[in-house]
Amino acid sequence: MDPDWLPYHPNPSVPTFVPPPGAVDAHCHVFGPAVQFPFAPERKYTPCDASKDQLFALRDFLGFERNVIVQATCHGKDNRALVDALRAAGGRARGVASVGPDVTDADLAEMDEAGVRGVRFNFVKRLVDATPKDVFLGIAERIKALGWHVVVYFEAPDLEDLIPFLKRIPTPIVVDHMGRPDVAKGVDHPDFQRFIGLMDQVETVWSKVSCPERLSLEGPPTYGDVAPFARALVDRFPDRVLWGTDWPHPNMKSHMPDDGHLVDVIPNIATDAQKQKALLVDNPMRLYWK
Ligand code: 0GY
Repeated sequence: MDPDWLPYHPNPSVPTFVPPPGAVDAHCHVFGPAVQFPFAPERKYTPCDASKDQLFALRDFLGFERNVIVQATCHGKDNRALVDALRAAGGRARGVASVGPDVTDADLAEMDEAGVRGVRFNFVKRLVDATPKDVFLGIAERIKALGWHVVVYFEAPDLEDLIPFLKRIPTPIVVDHMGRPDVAKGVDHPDFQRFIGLMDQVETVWSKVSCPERLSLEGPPTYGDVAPFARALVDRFPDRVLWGTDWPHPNMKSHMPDDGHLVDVIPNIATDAQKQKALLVDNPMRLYWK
């Protein structure tokens, strides 16, 4: 692994918040193990191993029932570790893959059978080399036929340029980590209001209200400066929000979050039982287990 790599928390605390029955961790990854599933040559980072068994143990420990596993960029477009984890999960995991234009219909059908329900388009420059938008749109047309959707990862300053492209995507769109707002600027800043405006305008756009640990300036354990952003989305779009741990937290440099603390953020962003059930159960089930 990279010399400055921070491995995931070895013994997270038991969360105080008890997730409702059937809760879904809708954003997490598996890394390797590299001896079985080597990392991609074009990767921008080399992580520690973080296996499906460790992920499933964390799921149980935190009181969750299901996972949505998102292909991490360190595995490029080689989705074997993801598919292996989905097959081992006994129906309790769904996946989001990364594919190129050369993916075959047979590949897509195999991934669909294993539990993949979406593809991720990544615009974060430190993670991937750029892909032409027409290539992404071609992929989106193909996966639409399978009933899949598109997950997009970008940073707030890039949203304005991306909006025309996003409006051409013919499937539901899930935005990672609230479009990565700069929390120092506040909820009312035009960058975050632009994201809210997009969700207002385009009713097929969803948001993960995840990753306070990446966005926070205040830091653990409560990540209180991120909560107003997540709460704003949960309150306005209760049926189009998802939550995830982001375990094993790739590329964290400031600190490694305690996953129990991340779960304890939930009641501060979804402030009653109805919103918590929508966020953790009903919404992810509608999108991934329909
Ligand atoms: C995340 C965030 C990051 C990494 C990846 O696929 C990835 O490598 O998504 C990041 O470095 O911000 O959502 O896991």
